[in-house]
Amino acid sequence: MMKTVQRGALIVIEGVDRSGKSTQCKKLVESLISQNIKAQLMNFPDRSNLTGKLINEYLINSDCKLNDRAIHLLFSANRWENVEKMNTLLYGGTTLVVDRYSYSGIAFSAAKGGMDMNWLKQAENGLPKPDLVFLLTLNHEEAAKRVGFGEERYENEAMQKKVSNIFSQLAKEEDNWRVIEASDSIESLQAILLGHTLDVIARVAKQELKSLHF
Ligand code: NYM
Ligand code: MG
Repeated sequence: MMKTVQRGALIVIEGVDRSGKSTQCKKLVESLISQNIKAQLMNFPDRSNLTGKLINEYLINSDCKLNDRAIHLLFSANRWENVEKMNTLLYGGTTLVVDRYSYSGIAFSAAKGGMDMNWLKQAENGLPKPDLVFLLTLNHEEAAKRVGFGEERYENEAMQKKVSNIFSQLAKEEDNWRVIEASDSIESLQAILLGHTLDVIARVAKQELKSLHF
């Protein structure tokens, strides 16, 4: 009998800046690999490709002027640039742990105001749909104390509080989100994330990957 390759899971971690996403993503990939599960880290924005270089300039240089809709579409394009790579890895059996995704795109642009929510979501439709989204929640006072906060555009109290509210709203719109309070220790958070992730990897292995459809 022919053995079919089981697909990997698409796992996304979202949250405000300095909520511990990057640390948890890295550890999650390490934990999976140590259990002989193929896993790879991805992060958005992917600052290594062409759109990523523009996005990086916009984030680090406060003098960089770019229309709000234009930068929104660039963040989205930055994900579209990676679709083939994502599909190849997922269908090759690798689980992807993704540090920010479409929901960051929607939440940060929505927090700026002046753009219709449906318009913001439209650019994301058709991208691979995450099997599981973790939302790490952390109050602003805690996040602002962490190293490096405030260095980039958007890293200010007003923006972060709005973004946090929009994430909570998005989390209620679908049933594949797990909201996790992120002030606990790195290890206890990791145990929770790993548990949910292993369940999802087993559950979706034989299911087709869905597409985002807001
Ligand atoms: N960001 C990130 C967006 O505004 N739109 C997006 O689509 C994504 C993926 O970029 N403050 C914002 C959120 C962050 C900033 O991301 C840089 P990171 O993960 O802090 O490098
Ligand atoms: Mg950041």
